[in-house]
Amino acid sequence: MSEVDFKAIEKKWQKKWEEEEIFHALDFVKDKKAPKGMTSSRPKFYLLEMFPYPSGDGLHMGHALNYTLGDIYARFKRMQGFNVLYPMGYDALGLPAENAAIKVNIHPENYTNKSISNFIKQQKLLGLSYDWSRMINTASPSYYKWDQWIFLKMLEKKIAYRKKAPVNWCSKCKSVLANEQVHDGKCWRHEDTKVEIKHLEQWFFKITNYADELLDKIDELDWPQRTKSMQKNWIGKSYGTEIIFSVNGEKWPIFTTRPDTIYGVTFMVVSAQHPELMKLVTDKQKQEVEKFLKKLKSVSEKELENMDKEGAFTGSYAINPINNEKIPIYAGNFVVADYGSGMVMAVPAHDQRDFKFAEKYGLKIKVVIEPKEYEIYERNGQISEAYTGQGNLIDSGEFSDLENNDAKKKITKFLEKKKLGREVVQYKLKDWLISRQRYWGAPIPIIYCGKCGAVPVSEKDLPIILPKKVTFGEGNPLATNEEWIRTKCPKCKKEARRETDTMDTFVNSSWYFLRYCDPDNEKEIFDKEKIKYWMPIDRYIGGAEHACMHLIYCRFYTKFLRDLGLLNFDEPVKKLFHQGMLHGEDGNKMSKSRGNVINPSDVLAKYSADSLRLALMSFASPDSDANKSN
Ligand code: ANZ
Ligand code: ZN
Ligand code: ZN
Repeated sequence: MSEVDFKAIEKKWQKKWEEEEIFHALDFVKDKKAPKGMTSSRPKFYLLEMFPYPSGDGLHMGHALNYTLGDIYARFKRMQGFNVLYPMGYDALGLPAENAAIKVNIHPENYTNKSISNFIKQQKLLGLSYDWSRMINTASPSYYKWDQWIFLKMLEKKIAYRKKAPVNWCSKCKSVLANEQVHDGKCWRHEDTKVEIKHLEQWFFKITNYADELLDKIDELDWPQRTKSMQKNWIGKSYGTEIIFSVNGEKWPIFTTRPDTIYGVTFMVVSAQHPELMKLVTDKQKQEVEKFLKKLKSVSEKELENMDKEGAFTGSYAINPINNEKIPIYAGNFVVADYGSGMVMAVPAHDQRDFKFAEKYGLKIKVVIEPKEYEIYERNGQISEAYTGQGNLIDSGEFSDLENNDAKKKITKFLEKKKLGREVVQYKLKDWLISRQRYWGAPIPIIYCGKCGAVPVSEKDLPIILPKKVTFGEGNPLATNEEWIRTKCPKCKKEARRETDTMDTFVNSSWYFLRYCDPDNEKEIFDKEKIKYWMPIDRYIGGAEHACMHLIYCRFYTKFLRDLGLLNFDEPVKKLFHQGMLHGEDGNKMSKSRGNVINPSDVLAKYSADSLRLALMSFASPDSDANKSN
């Protein structure tokens, strides 16, 4: 029996596909090449994979799995008679290319271009049936021009705005650090340098304007349940009461979901990062508070949950508006500065965080809700943990004996009448900070003029192109090119300076799926008619790690562009699919650091594309994690 030369067969057909452009997607009536009657009668199907960040390492096995899944589905849909749009592109801007550039001394543009051509080569070897004529590279000015255009539109609609915000600052790098670059409170590159918090003017997108719609529409999405609930938590809508405590004659509103526990407040906790904390600290307590603040590390919100609850007495007191009790105020590490008002009324008997804190500092614990079915949680007159369930109020003045949910309403009403409280809705979702003091991103199209302030660049002057000549490693690279920075004010024509911050790389991926529908349009962001035909995405395939940021941001962009009148739908992705994670021979997740990686190009070279694809598809079902040795 003669051996079959798989590689020769693959090569022959891959070449033929390319020559005959059989995977080119035809834009219904607008496409002159469309065979008569064909495109209009075939229903469209938009199949998309999350586009990759083109790293220098090339394709990894997770990519190969993702794309093989997509490709099989694309071919299946074509055979079913659909007019399929199946494109590919590169999320090319961002920190990794810049870091690689600093490390190995290649310009990010060269690094990125090399990586992209390497990716394309490998993807073609895999035999993926993309419409390559629609390829997108977010680092090309013809793409990020439209990032800048959207920014200007957001500015016009007051969705983009500027305010002071805290950033991580390394005094040795003389630069802002991303959260991921802060390791254990120190700079990733300077282990001996503590990261400081600086307050700088930053650009934000007001995604919170869309909080309710982003939340309400989740239930209608045909998405994995887990991803939907992660988005709900990320948006985090809470119904509660704002209660005004008075501190040194000033009003301090606090947010609580448990106004029914107000008689159980035995101390207050203000966030250690609260901008006005020092106002509350008395001379006598200054040393102690400063000692506590010195020990603080910057941590993520997740770590915050599990951390030891620590703090220090500020020396100040708050007055509880319900009974005029004098309540000591502590600074604490478990209160978030930018949620609610950054101060909480602590009820240790009914909140476990407060309970831990009270235990540690010997603070009073006062039970005000009695469990309906009496549980033994009291020992020697002391409780061993917070009771967070339902029950009737005790020791709560005129509200005693009320059922606690009823008491929530009545206490809120009572405070409302006295103008000491009101019902409020709080979101965990924050406005999106998009300023990066980094080079490899789309420049923010703003010019600062001594007379006119922050002036938007005129649309006709877009794109603002990244200058190639900058110096890396000394703070913000764009700030090192004086020639580029100097410009004229669009309003008064006097000498002015360009914004040197660039946009978060997530802006690029927030709308790229729209650009695939009309990738070469130079006159406008896209042709509305083409979008109307192709969108929304019928099937989106990508990793579950994007459940929040990317998959929320692209929903936000869609709603914003809809409100501009450019889109006629509310949601970009009809159906979402997360592929499973690949594990190495050792059973661990495949990763370079574990040394258990199998490289797709090695398998391709040794066995052929079909062998690799077949192997990938036979490990396990596509959406469950799979072990390579199964
Ligand atoms: C008193 C109280 C008593 C509370 C009780 C809970 C239980 P969610 O659901 O997350 O909105 N809180 C308010 N602002 C905070 C901040 N900036 N950082 C950390 N915690 C904060 O939770 C709202 C509850 O979280 C609020 O209700 C407040 O504690 C706390 F038995 O107030 B509660
Ligand atoms: Zn540093
Ligand atoms: Zn001016």
